[in-house]
Amino acid sequence: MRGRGFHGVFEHERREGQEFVVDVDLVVDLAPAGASDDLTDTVNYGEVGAAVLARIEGDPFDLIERLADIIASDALSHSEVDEVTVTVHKPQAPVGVPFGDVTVRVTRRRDPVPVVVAVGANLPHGLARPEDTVASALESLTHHPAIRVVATSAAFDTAPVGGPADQPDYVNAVVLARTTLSPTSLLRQLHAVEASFDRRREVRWGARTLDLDLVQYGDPAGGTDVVSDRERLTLPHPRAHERGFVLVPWLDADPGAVLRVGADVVPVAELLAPLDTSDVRRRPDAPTEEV
Ligand code: PH2
Ligand code: MG
Ligand code: MG
Repeated sequence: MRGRGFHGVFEHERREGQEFVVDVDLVVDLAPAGASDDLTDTVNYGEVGAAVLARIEGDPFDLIERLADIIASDALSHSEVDEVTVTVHKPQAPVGVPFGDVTVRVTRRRDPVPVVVAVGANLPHGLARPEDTVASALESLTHHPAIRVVATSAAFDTAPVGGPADQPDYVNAVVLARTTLSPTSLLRQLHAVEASFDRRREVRWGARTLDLDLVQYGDPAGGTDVVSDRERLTLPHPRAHERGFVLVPWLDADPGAVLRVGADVVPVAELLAPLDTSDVRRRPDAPTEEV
């Protein structure tokens, strides 16, 4: 992107302006848009371009370092972007000697973001019982290099909610983690873990070997949570606020938990108060099996 801006330390730069050229490299998983042919599954380059031009032409900064930094953080606000590299060129900079170009380049990933993941299972996977699968799924998340697990709830036995009436009880748990992944990439990683437990997507709300749901991305108390109503990525999870099998384990992992419900940020303890949670029962700590 190319535009006229007024950035610079010198008074004449602020007065006259000069040309700035900005390169933006985004790291984005293109597979979803490659499969769907849907613009909402990727980053619209027109939107990125307009935002960059607005920064070039907008409020002046002393330093191109600052311009590059702010363009990078704008880019990271797209939920698909995992990493961004911004190069700002200032080809008419007042260097005082003959030169070809002046540039700064910054690469940024997001700072680790708090996330809440709900885990559920109610079918055996090979010899693994649902409670084993839940434990192994927690373990796989722990081992992901871009995910740090901060807390895990106890496991709970819960009656199935919705879906076919004849399915077995679930084992549910909730994981609190921090991640540098974008919401889209985190979701993809969660689906990959489900797939590694042979999760099939057949009946809606039907029995499954493993379900990993992204409940919340970011911190609603600080207003930094991501809200999205896209079909592939609905945040916060649209039904979490009314589901005992999510809220009870979540409160167990984090007594101070809060969830965004529309415009409000509500303590999970408050959401739970009116719910009947008699069919959400904490599992006794796993006994070691006799050999
Ligand atoms: N998940 C569902 C539908 N119903 N019921 C319980 N008890 N636990 C679940 O994890 C669950 C459910 C859809 O994901
Ligand atoms: Mg679910
Ligand atoms: Mg799911």
